[in-house]
Amino acid sequence: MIDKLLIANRGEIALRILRACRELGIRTVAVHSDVDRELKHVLLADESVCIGPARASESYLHIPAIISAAEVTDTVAIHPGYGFLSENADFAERVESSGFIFVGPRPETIRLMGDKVSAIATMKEAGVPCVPGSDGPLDDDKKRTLALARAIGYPVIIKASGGGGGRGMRVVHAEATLLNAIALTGAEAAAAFGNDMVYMEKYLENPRHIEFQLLADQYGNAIHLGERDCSMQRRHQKVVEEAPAPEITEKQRQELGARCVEACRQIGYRGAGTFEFLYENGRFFFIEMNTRVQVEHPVTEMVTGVDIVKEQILIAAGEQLRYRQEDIRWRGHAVECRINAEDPERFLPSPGRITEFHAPGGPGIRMETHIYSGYTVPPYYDSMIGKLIAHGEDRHAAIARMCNALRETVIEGIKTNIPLQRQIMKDAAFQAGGSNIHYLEKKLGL
Ligand code: MV4
Repeated sequence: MIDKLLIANRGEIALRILRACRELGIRTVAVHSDVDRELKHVLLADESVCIGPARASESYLHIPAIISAAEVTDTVAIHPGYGFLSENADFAERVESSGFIFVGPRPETIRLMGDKVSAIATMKEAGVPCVPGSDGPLDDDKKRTLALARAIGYPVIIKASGGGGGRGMRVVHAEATLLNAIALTGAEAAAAFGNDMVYMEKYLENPRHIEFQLLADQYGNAIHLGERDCSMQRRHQKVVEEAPAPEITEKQRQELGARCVEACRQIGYRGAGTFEFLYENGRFFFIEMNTRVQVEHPVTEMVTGVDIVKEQILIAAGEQLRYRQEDIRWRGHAVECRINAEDPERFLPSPGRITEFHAPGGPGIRMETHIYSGYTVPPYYDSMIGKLIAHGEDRHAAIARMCNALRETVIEGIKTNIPLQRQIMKDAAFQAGGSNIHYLEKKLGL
C-alpha cells in the first residue's frame, strides 16, 4: 500500500528510516537542506529533493517545501523521525489533507498530548498514575492557588502547558515566592509557546526518568515493549539510556505497561508512542507522552527483537499489529551511548570534517550513525552524530561490550564525547545502576 515514503528528517534517524523502507521494499525520497547533500541517506535514497537553505526554519521545518517535495515525487507516506516537525499537529494535518499518509498518530492525538494539561487529564482519566497536582490549569484565584500548594506540600513545580522536555518550568520551595513564580512562568510561556497556561505538581526531588514504549494500530490493538531508563542526562539532553530499567520488576513492568496499553486503546492511539514517568520510592508518576519515535528506541529493539520503525510504517500502511502482548519477551540488557560532535569537557559543539572513521563491531554491538570518513558535520543542527548500542545477556555484559566498542571507535578530525562516555561506563554509581536524574550533572560538577 505504501510504495514510496518521504523521510522528513536528517542524520542517523533518516538513515534508520531508509533502512526500514529498504527491508519493506518501499522506495525512498530524501529531502535535505543545501548543506546536507552529502548525508549518507541522501546518497542512498532512490530520489532526493533539496528543500531549502541550511537554516532549519527554511528547510526541515518548512511545511510547504516538504509537502511540495512529496507532491513532485509522487510520495505516498511521510515519516517525520524525531525533532523537527515530528510532534507538530499542524504538519500532520497538512500531510493528511494533502492526501499523504503521516507515519504517526492522528493530528488530534498529537495536539492533545502536546498540551500537557490535557495530556495529564487524559491519562489520569485512563487510570495512568500521575504526579499529585493542580489537575488542570492555574487560574487568577490566588487564595485557591496558595491553598492548593499547601495541600500538595512544598516544594512544588510550576510547568507551562505548552512546554515539555524541560522547557518552561520553575521549582518553588516556599509560599513567599509562589505567586511570582507562576506569573513569571506564565509570561515566559506566552512568549515561547504562545500559550500562558500553567499547572502545578508536587516537585519530586530525586526521581529517575523511566519511559514505556507502546505500539498501537488503528484497530484498537496495542502492546507495550517495556521500559527504558533515561536518567543519565545533562541539561535535559539524555546521554546514556538502557533497557530494561535497573531494579524494575517484571510485575511492575506488566502492571504499568498494561495501564499504558489501556490508555492507548481509550484514546484511539495509533503508531509508536512513549509514556514518560518519574520514578521515586518505588512509585511511577506520568509526566508527558511523546508521540514520535525516540532517539533511544534501539535499546528496546535490542531486548525485545521488535523493529519499532518497521512497525510504525506497517501500522501507517493500515496493517494490523503483528504482535500480541504474549509474544513480547525481554532478553538480556541493552545500553545506548549517544555520540555527539562536541568538546567532552566544555560541551561546545565541534563541527567539521571527519578525516577518519572506524566503526566498532563484535557480538551485540550496533552502531547507528550517518557519518563516514570524509563527511563534514555541519554547524547548523544538533550535535548528535550517532548512537552506539550494546546488548548482552545481562547489564554487566552489556556494559563490558560497550566499553570495548567505545575503545574501538575511531573518529578523527572533530572532537566527540566518547571520552566522557568511557568515563561514565567506568563510573561506580553507573555500574551499580539506578542513578537519579541529577547524578550526571553532580558528577560533572554542574
Ligand atoms: C518534574 C521533575 C520533578 N517533579 N516534575 C523535566 C523535563 C520534563 N519532561 C519534566 N521534567 C521534570 N519534571 C515533577 N513534578 C523533574 C524534572 C526534571 C527532569 C525530568 C526528566 C529527566 C531529566 C530532568 C531533569 C531536571 C528536571
